[in-house]
Amino acid sequence: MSEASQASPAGRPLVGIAMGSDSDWPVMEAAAQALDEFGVAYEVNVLSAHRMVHAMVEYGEQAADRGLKAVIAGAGGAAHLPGMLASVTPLPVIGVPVPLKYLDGMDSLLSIVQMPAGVPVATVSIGGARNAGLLAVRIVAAHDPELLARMKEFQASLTEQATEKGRRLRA
Ligand code: RP5
Repeated sequence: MSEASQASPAGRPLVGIAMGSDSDWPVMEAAAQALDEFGVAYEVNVLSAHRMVHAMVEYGEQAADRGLKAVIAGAGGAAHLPGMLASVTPLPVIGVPVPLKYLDGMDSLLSIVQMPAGVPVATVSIGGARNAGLLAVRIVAAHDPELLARMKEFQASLTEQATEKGRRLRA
């Protein structure tokens, strides 16, 4: 993955996936996979809150005008990217705490989840990029009945899978 923006084949990006470093991608690609499963177009950018501060602020300020509906931001350690983006965009920001070598991602989680009142970040679990992708799908689906129907089908499939596991256990 390069630092250049990569639009998905599905068309104009509706979701922005941002991360502090390309080293976050092995965790963050699960968000992209979830968006792919639902055919929601996205872009991917490396935007370090500390090393690329001006580019990061510019991205956040322009995100809504460029047609994005939600931003997924992942970072590890002193993970300021999701909160900084949330401070400059009116869009919903979903924060993904990326676990690094030390502290098991608790540092990332606390850096992202403890936002001051007025600057919300919807924080998923440590390494929970798939749920971040699914949450972004739900945000887009709120104004897209066809996508909402597909989310309902997906939820029904989860119910079916869980029920089947119970059946197998009792068999
Ligand atoms: C954070 O520092 C990034 O989000 C990444 O999780 C971590 C390490 O970055 P690199 O040193 O691998 O570029 O800002």
